[in-house]
Amino acid sequence: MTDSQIRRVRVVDSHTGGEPTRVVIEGGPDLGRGTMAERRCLFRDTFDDFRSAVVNEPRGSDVIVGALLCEPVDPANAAGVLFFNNIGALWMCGHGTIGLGVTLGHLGRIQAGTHRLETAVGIVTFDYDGANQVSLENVPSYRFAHDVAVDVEGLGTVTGDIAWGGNWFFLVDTQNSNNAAYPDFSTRSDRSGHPVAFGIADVSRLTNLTQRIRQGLQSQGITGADGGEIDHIELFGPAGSPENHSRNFVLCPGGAYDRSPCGTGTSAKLACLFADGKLKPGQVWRQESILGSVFEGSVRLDGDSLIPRVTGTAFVNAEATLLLNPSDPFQMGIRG
Ligand code: PYC
Repeated sequence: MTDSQIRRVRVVDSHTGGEPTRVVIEGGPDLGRGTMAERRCLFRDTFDDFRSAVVNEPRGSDVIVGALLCEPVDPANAAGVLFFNNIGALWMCGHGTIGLGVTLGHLGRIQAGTHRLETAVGIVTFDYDGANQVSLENVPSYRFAHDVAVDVEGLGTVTGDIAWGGNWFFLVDTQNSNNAAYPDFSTRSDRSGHPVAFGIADVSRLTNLTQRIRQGLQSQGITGADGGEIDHIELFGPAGSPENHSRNFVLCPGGAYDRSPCGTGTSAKLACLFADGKLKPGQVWRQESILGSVFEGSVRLDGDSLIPRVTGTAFVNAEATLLLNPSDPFQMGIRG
C-alpha cells in the first residue's frame, strides 16, 4: 500500500454540552452545487460508506454526529452543512450547529457576529460570540399532534406530543396525569426534598424504555406530517437545578442518547410549550440534559411561523486527519 492510496479526511471535533460533533473540513465527497436537500439525497444514496467511515467505530462511536461542511449555494452564507450519525443522514442538528459555529470560529473562517447556514431543511441563522457560545435561530417549528396515546410493550399506554423542530420528536412529559403513575417515570428526592428526574445511572433503563416507545409508534403507524418517521423520543422530568425548567432524556435515531439537551428537541419542546400557552415570545426556557448541561431557549413569531432560538456552548477538542486505508478491512467503519 503506497501512501498515495490512503485517503485523508481532515476533521475538527468538538462537544456541545457533552454531545460530540465531528466536522469534515477537507477530503469529503463532491456533492455538486445543488441545494442542501438535494446534496443530502446524494450523500445518503451514494456515500454511505464515507458517512460510516467518519462516525462509526473503530474511528468514532454511536454518539458522534458528523457535519459535512459544504460550499453554500449562496456565497453570502457562511457555509452549507449536512449532518449525519451512526445510521444515516439527519435533517438538522442543533447541538451540531453550535459545534459547527464554534469550529468555524476556531478555524478563523468566521468572526463574532451573525451568520447564515444552509441546511437540508432550510436556512438556519446563528449568532457567534467569538469564543464558545452560539445562539441559533432554527427552522420554523410546530406541534403536529397533542396527547397522542401509544401502547408500549411492557409498560402500558403512554401519552405524548408529536412535534417538528428540524427532526420529528415524540415528547413525553413523565409527570403529567397520564404518565406519572408508571414507576418507570417516578422521580426521586434529593437531600433537600427536591424531586430529581433521571440521571446518568438511568441511561440503560431509559434507552430501553424509549426504544420501546419508538417501536410502539412504528408498529401503530403513528408518524409526523406526511408520514414523517418519528425517530427521536424525548422524555421530560423535573430539572436537577432550580435555575432550570426541565431535564430531558433524548433517544437519537441510531440508539444513542443525546448528551446535550438536543437543539432540535429543545425547539420541538418550545413549540409544544407555545402551543399550550406556557411560553410567550421572548420568554426564556432553560432545558437541562441528562448530564445537567443546559440550552437556553425562546421563541419569536415570524408571521404564522414559530422560530425557536437556542443558545449553547461548544468546545473544540481535537483536530485530526482520518486515514482511509484500502487494505484496512474496517476502513469504512463497522456498520450494524
Ligand atoms: O441537537 O438537534 C440536536 C441533535 C439531534 C441529534 C443529536 N443532537
